[in-house]
Amino acid sequence: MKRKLITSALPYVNNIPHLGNLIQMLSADVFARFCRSRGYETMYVCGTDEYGTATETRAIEMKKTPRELCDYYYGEHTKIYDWFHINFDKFGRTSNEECTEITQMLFKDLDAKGFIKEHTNSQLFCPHCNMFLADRFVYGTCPKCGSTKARGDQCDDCGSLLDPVELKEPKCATCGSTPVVKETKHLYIDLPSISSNLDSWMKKASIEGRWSDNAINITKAWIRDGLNERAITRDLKWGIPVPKEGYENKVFYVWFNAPIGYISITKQLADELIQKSKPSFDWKSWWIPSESKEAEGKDEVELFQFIGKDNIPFHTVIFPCTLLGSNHDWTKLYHMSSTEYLNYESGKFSKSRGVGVFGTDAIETGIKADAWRFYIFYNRPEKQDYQFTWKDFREKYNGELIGNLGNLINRTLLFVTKYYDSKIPEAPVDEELWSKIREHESKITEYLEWADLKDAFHEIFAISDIGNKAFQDGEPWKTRTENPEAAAKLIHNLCYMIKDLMILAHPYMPQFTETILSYFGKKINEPKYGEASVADGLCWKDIGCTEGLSSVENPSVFFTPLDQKTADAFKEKFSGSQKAREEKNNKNSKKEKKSSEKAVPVLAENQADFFNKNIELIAAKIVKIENNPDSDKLYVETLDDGSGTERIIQSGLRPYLKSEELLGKTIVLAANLAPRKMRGIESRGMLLAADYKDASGADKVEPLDVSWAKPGTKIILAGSDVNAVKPQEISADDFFKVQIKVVNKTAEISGVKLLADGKEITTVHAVNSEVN
Ligand code: B3M
Ligand code: ZN
Repeated sequence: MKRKLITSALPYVNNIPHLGNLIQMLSADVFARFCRSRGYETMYVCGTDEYGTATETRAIEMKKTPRELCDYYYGEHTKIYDWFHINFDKFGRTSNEECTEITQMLFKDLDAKGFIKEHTNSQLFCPHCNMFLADRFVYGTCPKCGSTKARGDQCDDCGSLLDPVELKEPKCATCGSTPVVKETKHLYIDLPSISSNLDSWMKKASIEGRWSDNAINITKAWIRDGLNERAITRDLKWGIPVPKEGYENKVFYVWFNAPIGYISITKQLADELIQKSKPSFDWKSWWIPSESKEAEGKDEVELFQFIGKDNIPFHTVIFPCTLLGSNHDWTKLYHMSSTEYLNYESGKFSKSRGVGVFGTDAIETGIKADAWRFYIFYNRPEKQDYQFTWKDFREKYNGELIGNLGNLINRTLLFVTKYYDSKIPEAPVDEELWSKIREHESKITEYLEWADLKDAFHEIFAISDIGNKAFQDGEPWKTRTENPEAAAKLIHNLCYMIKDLMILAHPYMPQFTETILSYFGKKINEPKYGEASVADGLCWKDIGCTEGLSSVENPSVFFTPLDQKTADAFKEKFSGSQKAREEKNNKNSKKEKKSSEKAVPVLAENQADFFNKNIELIAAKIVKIENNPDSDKLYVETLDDGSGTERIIQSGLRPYLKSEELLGKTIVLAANLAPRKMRGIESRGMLLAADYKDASGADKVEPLDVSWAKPGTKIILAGSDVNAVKPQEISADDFFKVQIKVVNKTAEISGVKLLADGKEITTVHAVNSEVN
């Protein structure tokens, strides 16, 4: 059993990652989770890539030190990856002492072996700042087109690539002085001398490790075109010091130390564990096993790297050369998983222009993390670019995730609770069904061994498809009475199939699958490096097992469908650049402030704001009403909410109102409240009603009535936007943060009236009261 060392490209720290950036981290996460479940000794490291010009310029722009900027963004990145449930063994950073130590060590090795060259060239020097200016720290007039906004390395107006000394009237970007041309020295890595080793290593490694085609092609092209020496020093302050005389004012080029980050982050984890006096490990056992006692007798390490295609040469040429040129036997790339691009709607995701769905946006939608994970893996851009569109998102999410997998789970588990008293019926194994399932299951394992994530994922849905067909053809709703043995056999086997599906899909959708397994009273065992196993937890070896399940407790629906309107609204909301969006938001909130400042007290403003951002109220008509048989308070109401599909809610109104008093009424529904199980039945939302006391002092309840409004009509606060996009789902806690009241027989929030179709909502009995 080989040990698996897993990395995903280190994201630049000076911005928020978008879905395209997230693919690599998510991909490595799926692979790492699979490896842990399979029982391989696994180490998944990633972290922020913090040095370089971009960070330094961004920090100047934001009037922060680079350190402060990095600390801030490191926190933002961490929050996003936590939300997506990316289970790194360590998410570290490159701006720490471990990275400095190992980078300098590798540099000294290369230098000692004669692979570092020194060249003198002419460069711009700012006498005022007393430093040589890195390319991006100079601007001036473009010698080709005359634009006055050319940067040292490029003119954005005409697109020419420039050498800073060619600029006319150059200026120092920091202080505005005119720099002078001066000679300076830089260090170069001698790739041509190392490359004979590279060639033979690459030929073997790319075949044995089954690199992605794009990686093989790009690497071959680099080698074929002949390698050049590459500069590894820069004139910056924010970077790793170069341990060589005469280089006191220079640092290493960010791409020289970035891949070394993989190694140093492993060491960062090792150092932290020592400090916590937890069982620690020797980082060298992963990266230079031949020099580690701990690695004696252990299996070989296979390095799996997940990156985007634009980073290929750094991982297949330059970094391997750094390692090959040093005098240690480093663990080198085994399998390269380099994805193509994910594009957005009609264009490209763009960090610099801020176009697309960013990590923070994804969180804001209220769409669950596992729904995003589903979409990304279902469409992972492996062989060609893929285009994210909201239309496609909705189709795949509603159709495949909910319509296929979700449907199989719901109908089967509900059948068990409804007709078998929540006990999984005893029955023989259906060999015919299982031979089909096992065929797909072994394919999934084979695919995943090579990180073929998309193919493996599609096989999971193929199994679920088989399950749905079996349910359909088996007609258990009929056979339950006509041929109970057949019904029991079908349901029994489907339960075990679902258990398998949840183990198989767990690396992809960890929260969803854990939740479903919890209905069977089961957990997953997938411990991180050095952590204890989960007792009785399920893992890969439990796939195919047809024993050990007994009952199903309180199953409920995990993913709620995304409707067309909401998808359209998200498309609109996330169009344009992030900057433009920010400006739009600022404008809106300024407008709101102005109108509310006059009428409404301070706390009120927050409440109204919170309501506008979060809570979705709509008109809905009660078309059917029944008693919940397990309760003496609850009605089960079927609603027409305008969506075309019926919606079930429950409300505790039986002590107050007769069913005929409610039937046919159009009420106000809190529509995006998270579904909740009450006495065995799921309630998707809540109707709003005012409390009051009658003449005798008895407690009474009056539902808000909006008989004039068509089902689906949005109920909003006076003066706010009827098209505002709300999260798909909010918690009850969030819902109750806002106090809805009846004041003088009119419903309002903090002095602002609620309107349905422009009309105020008034009560007959309740005069001044709370609405719940
Ligand atoms: N930070 C580039 C990028 O985020 C770079 C990757 C480093 S991997 C060692 O696309
Ligand atoms: Zn200057």
